[in-house]
Amino acid sequence: MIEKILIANRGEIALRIIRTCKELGIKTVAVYSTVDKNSLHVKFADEAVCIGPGDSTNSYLNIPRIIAAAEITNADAIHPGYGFLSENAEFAEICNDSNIIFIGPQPEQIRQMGDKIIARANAKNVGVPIVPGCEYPITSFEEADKIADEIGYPIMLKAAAGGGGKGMRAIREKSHLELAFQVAKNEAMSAFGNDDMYIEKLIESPRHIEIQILADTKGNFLHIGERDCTIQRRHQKLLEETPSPFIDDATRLKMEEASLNLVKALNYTGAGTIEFLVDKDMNFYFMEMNTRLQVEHPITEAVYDIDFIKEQIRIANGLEISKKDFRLNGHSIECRINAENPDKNFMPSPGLITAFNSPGGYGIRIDTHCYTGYNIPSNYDPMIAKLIVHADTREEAIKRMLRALDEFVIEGVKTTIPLFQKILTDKKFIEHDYDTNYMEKREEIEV
Ligand code: MV4
Repeated sequence: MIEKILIANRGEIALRIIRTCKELGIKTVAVYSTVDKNSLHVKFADEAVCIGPGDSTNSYLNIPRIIAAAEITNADAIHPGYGFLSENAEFAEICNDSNIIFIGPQPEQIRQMGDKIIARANAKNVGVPIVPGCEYPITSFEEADKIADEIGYPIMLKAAAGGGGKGMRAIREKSHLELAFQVAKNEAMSAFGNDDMYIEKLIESPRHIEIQILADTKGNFLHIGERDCTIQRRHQKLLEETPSPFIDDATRLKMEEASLNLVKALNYTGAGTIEFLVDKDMNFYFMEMNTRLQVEHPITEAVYDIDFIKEQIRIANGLEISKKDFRLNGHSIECRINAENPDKNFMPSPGLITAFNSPGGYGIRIDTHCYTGYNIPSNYDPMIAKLIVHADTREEAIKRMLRALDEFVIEGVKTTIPLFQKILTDKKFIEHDYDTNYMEKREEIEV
């Protein structure tokens, strides 16, 4: 059984993992960069190893240093969290080769789903609806031109190694394709070292709705609800909620069944999320599969009463998922609070937090690594806290979130708290009359 886990991450997710490990009696090893030496995950872990300077390439993304930290502390397993190396198949392989349990799926499953063309083929093979498009890499503009004509404009040009919006372009006119194809191909090569491109029919005004999956090594495959992540800005999720206020039960069942079929065909193990595009007529299309725990997992934990870190450790220990049926109870919303200035085009606002007072009370959860006196470094992503509320209904959850945001005191840096107070009182949000262009449309109004 796993007795000591190294957390190959930082910030709130490192703290999140340490908390569950403590409750399970599992020792923890934190790794940290020099700029994170005063971070809470370092203070709360049983052991801590400095693995390098602030820049991630020489710390949180540095595989040899992380493996070395695991070896000198005799960690049995590594939890990658999300981001960083969490979907790096090579890292998972090196962990296995080093006789260190990687808490996540098998390397091959990470690799398969990391290539968006292979992921689409896997989805299509088991009958999961995919966006009409090509199912192999496009090698030349001439080929792209022919395929785009067959699919019909508007189209979406995507990088096979992309994801999360990177390496993607919407093209509405044939005359724009040649330049866009070359530029996107070059961007993909420099960003991912892989310039395989593919084309899909553009889905207008989609919603982003994802299905949570949990599978163990004993043949149990569960779907555990959906999350509506449609409120995003430049492909960064801002606010997530469950259940989705948009899809009906019939669509929900079909999305859950499609997701289970896919993970069963892959013989997937661990936590995973299948992301779908959903159009205004509630047609859903496979978009991507994430082979890791998501940032927004706490809203699912709230309504299904589940601890995903505990389940992931059970699965890594070769045990069954703790329950066979998790039942939905209520509604949950998460706001990702960033140290950014919404009045200055979301410019990052790192620096010293001079006052930090979290909201509390029934149905409130705060996942944060920040505290009064903490200095937010400029090296990493600006998320400083996740505020999660749980209530019986969506209306009550919105009220509770507004009350919590009102209580939340963070001084010394600018935050996106005011943005959420505007969104949660916006008629369009309350009536769930929005799509992934919601923030773009808001910013047009606010100019
Ligand atoms: C699309 C799309 C429309 N049509 N694919 C964005 C990131 C990546 N997950 C895929 N994304 C999209 N793919 C087709 N064929 C629109 C988006 C998209 C989007 C999707 C989900 C959430 C936010 C988004 C913001 C812009 C574009």
